[in-house]
Formats: sequence, C-alpha cells, structure tokens
Amino acid sequence: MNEPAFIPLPGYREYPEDEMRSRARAFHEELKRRRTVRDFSSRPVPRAVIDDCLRAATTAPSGANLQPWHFTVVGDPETKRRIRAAAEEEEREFYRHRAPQEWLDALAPLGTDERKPFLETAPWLIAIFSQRYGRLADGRRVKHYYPMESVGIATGMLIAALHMAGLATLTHTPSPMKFLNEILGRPKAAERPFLLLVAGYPDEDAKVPDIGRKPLSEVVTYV
Ligand code: IYR
Repeated sequence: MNEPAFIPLPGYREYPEDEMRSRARAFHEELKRRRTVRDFSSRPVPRAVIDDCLRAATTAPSGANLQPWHFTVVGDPETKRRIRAAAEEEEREFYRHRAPQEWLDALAPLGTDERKPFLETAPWLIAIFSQRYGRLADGRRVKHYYPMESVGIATGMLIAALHMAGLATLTHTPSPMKFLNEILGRPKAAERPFLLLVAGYPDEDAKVPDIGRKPLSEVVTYV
C-alpha cells in the first residue's frame, strides 16, 4: 500500500466576520429566488454553460472520493421524445393507479399530472445516475460507498449552479426510471437513475404554485 499523499490546503479563503455575514446573506438571497419550474421555453442554452455547471456539481464530496455519479446530458430531440413517451407512460400508471390517495393529496398543491411536455420543450435534460460500483481500467469492479448521499449532494450543487447561471430547473422523478438506462445506454447492474433534471429558460408565462418554505424555527435546533 502506498503512503497517502498530502498537500497544503489549496484555495481556502477566510473572510472578515462582516464579509462572512454578507456573503452568507447574499447566497441565501440568491438561492431563495430559485423555484421549481414546469413551464419551459425552447430557447437554446449553450452547452458550455451546462458543462461549467456540471464541473461545479462534480466538486461535491463523495464516499471515499469515488465520485459515484454519471450525468447523461440530452439535447437530441428524438431522444427527448423517447424519454417523454416513456416517462408519460409511467406517470399515467402513477396518477391513475399506483399512487395512493394520500400521495395524490400531497401533490395537489403542485398541480402536476401525467403530461410532461417540458421533457421535449426544455433544451437540456440531465439524467443523473448513481453508480453502485465503478470499473478499473482492467475491468475490475470498485465498490462505491454512500452513492445515493453523494449523488444527492452533487445534484443539489448542480441545481444551485444552474440557478446561479440564470437557468430554471425541474427535479423530475418518473417512477420507475429504469427506462432511462435503456434509452441512454447506461449499464443496468451498476447504475441507478437518480433524477431527471430539466434545465432551460422558464417560459415567458411560466407559473409556479403559491407555496412557501418552512421557517428556520421549524426546521433547525441549536444545542
Ligand atoms: N413523478 C410524478 C409525481 C410527483 C411526485 C412528487 I414526490 C413530486 O414532488 C412531484 C410529482 C410527476 O412528476 O408528476
């Protein structure tokens, strides 16, 4: 076993306390403007922006730094059409048969249904896969640790990056999502679809549900 290599912490920046406070406040001010959007414009978004947002997402911490994620970015209209058709088929089942009433009641304020036109309208669909294991160059398996947590963190960072770039997103979870492995040619045993992230400009007339966020007093306890 090789000795682990260590280097001096690169890139860290400390801020004076007042600046620290204003930076934290400013970041919250930015993030609180984020809304999940379902009405997308078809206006194109440069691929270079998506690449930079993915670069940001892949700075996420991960179990044993094994980076157990794969992002398939779909811009091709025919592939988007196939994803929409497969997702709507699952969603039809979900809304008509699979979802218990309690779940449908919880979703009612969002006004969602089985129609998913945004899967074709939005310029980019980012299918995020969580890898149970990776492969060494010689084909041997490498077990991944905490893949769901790691991919969840990376996805959160991706959503924040896209928002900061001025793009709208939708975290879409058609269930089951295995059709994404098939359509996008991802290995079925190693990779689980985690989320389908829709990204683009909001439609000019985009509407969002009138819902809010729990206050800190409800979700935070200091000890
Ligand atoms: N996947 C369905 C249902 C749905 C489920 C949850 I939980 C949501 O927060 C929103 C929707 C759909 O996309 O319509």
